[in-house]
Amino acid sequence: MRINIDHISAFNKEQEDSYIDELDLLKNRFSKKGISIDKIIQKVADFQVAIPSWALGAGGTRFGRFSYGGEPASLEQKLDDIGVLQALTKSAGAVSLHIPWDIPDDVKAIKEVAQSHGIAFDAMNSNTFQDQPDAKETYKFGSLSNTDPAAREYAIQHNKDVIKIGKELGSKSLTVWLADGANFPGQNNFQRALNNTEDSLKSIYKVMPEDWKLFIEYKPYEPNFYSTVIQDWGTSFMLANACGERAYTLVDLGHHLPNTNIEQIVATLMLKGKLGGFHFNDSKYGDDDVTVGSIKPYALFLIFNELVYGMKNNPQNPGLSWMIDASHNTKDPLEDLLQSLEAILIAYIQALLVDQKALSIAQQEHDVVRCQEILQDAYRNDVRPILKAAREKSGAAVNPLQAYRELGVRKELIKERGTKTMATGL
Ligand code: AOS
Ligand code: ZN
Ligand code: ZN
Repeated sequence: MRINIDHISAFNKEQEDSYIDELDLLKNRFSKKGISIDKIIQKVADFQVAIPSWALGAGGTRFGRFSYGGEPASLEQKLDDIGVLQALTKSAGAVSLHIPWDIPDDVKAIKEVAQSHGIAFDAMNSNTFQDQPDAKETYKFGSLSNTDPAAREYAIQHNKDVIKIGKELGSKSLTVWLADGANFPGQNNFQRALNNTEDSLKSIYKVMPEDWKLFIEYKPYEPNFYSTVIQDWGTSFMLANACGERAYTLVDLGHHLPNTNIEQIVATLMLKGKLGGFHFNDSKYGDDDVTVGSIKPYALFLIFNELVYGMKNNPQNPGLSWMIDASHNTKDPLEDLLQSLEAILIAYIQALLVDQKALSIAQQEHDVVRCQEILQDAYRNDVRPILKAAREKSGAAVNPLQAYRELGVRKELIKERGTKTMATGL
């Protein structure tokens, strides 16, 4: 299933959408504050979010997995699915691969498929949380932190292999997420585990090409329930500093204990030039990986507010690697990813609408009420007309989800690939 520009323009033409009138209202209202909606439209049109290869099939839970039908069975098909998202939104122009789930048989052919869809290779993800069938060492008691040097070496070598594959594909970064930790008190010597992890990360960092970045992801719990070696941003930040300049912290929204002030973490990391990557999702309880913005949209806006501030004021922080880290059990994964992209861009636009000048003055004057009003004045807008304008500008469908349904994409995929399908990976 390939969506081309004719599909999109035919769809857009049929849309008797009155968004232009609504857009004009927003333009008028915000020009009075010196905020240019046209500039925002351009920023939104440029914003690209990577899609992880493992989010394209039904992920399920340990209690079951329900196929969607038409799921991708190969890396090529995964790229085709992202191609659909990219054609519909023009904001999903990258893929984040996972090794060993996505080892390409033919690098050249895979690069061609990606290129034909306008998809770049974002961060590579290593996997030291599952033992592979032919594994010589086990990760049962840790990978980069393991007390057994052979297991550590095995995990380090895996990361080096991932870098090698990524280099061939044209990726420029490696994301390390470790499941390492302990299920019971006393199981691990915390200091030894942290030291081993630092040493292992340094050996990986050392072989990384000069133009690559290392992203270190943190997570408080799961799969281990008592302790996790890289449990929080502080630990990740410390490890990134120990590795060197091109090592950064990666924030996954689901990897925080309830009510953590994630926007403050974002601000701190950007001030220190150490925020490298971002995994979007939403959650109610833990690492639920549900649709972005479906549970705490205001928190997402506040996070974006810090991201926007950081992108403007922190030249010490590099451009970020954005990714959606979601999993799907009951929805069509592609529809959910479209909803997530929508939520990300909406929060981004709302944050771009914050009157930063007025906010700074109100902060200086300790006018607490006004500070809050300024944020809410940006948040409490229906910004979808701006998003639609950005989409029209970049050649995307003004309403991607509706276009997806009207074009019968899932039906077509089921026809091509069958009903009883299982995507490789998580
Ligand atoms: C795990 O909880 C993390 O969110 C990882 O970023 C990711 O989901 C995993 O590496 C997938 O392979
Ligand atoms: Zn993640
Ligand atoms: Zn996660």
